[in-house]
Amino acid sequence: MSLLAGKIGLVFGVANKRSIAWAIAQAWSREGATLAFTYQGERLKENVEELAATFGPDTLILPCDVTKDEQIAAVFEAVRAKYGRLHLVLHSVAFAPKDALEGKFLNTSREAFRIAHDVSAYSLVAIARAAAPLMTEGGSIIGMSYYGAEKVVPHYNVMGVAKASLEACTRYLAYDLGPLKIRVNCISAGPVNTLAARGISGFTAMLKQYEERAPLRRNLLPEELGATGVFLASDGAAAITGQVIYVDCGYQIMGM
Ligand code: 0WE
Repeated sequence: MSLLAGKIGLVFGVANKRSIAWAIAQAWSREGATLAFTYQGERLKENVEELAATFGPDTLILPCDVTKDEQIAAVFEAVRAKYGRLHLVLHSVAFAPKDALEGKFLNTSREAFRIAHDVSAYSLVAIARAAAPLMTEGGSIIGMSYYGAEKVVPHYNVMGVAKASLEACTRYLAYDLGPLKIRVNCISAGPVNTLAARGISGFTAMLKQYEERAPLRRNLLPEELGATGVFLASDGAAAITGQVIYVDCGYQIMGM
C-alpha cells in the first residue's frame, strides 16, 4: 500500500471512465499519488472534469492537443507552478484517421501517416522533453502500445507502424533520460473495450479470439493495467527502463 505516496503524476489520455488512462490513474491515486490530467478538446472537457473531481476539487485539469507545442508547454508550466516537480507521466494517446484503419495499409496517405505518427509517437518525445526538467527526483514515464507494433494485425495498419515508432522512441528516450534517473517504458495491452476501440469492425471477434488463444484463456481487466502502471511507476521497477511489458494474458508468446 501507498507505493506512490508523495509522487506527483500527470495523465494524458482520459476520455471517459472506460479509458485505459483512467484505470491507471485510479490505481496511481489509490497508491497515494497526486494527479493532474489533460483532456483533448472541449468535447472531452466535461468528462475529464467529472472524473478528475473524484480526486478532490483542486485537481489540476488542463487542455492539451499533443500536436501543439504551446499547449504541451502550458501544461508543464501549470504543473511547475502548482507542484514545482513531477514524478510520473502516463501517455495514453493515439490517433489515426478512421479511413487509414480500414482497407489496405498499402493505401495509407502521406497525411494519415503524418497524423498517426505525430499524435501517437512524436508526442511522447515532446512530453518527455518537457517533463524531464521537472523530474528532479527521478521519474517514470509510461506509454501504451499494442501487439500490432510487432506483428501484422489486419486493419491496425498505420497505427501498428506508429506504435512500432512509439516503442523505439521509448528505448531512445530511456537511453537519454537514464542518467537523470528517469525511466521510460511501454505497456503493451491486449484489446480493451474503450472509446478508441468502439466502431472498429471486428473488435468483438478480436476479444473472443484472445479468450480462445491466450494462455490465460481470458481478456485482461482494466484494473490489471492499473496494477502494472503502479508497478512501473514504483521503486519495484527501479531497474526497468526502455521495456515493453505485455499485459495481454500471454497472447504475445503464442506462435499459433
Ligand atoms: O491503438 C488502438 C486504437 C487507437 C485508435 C483508434 C481509433 C478509432 C477512431 C487510433 N485512431 C483511431 N481513429 C479513429 O478515428 N488499439 C490498440 C485498439 C485497436 O484499434 C484497432 C484494432 C485494435 C485492437 C484497429 C484495427 C484493428 C485492431
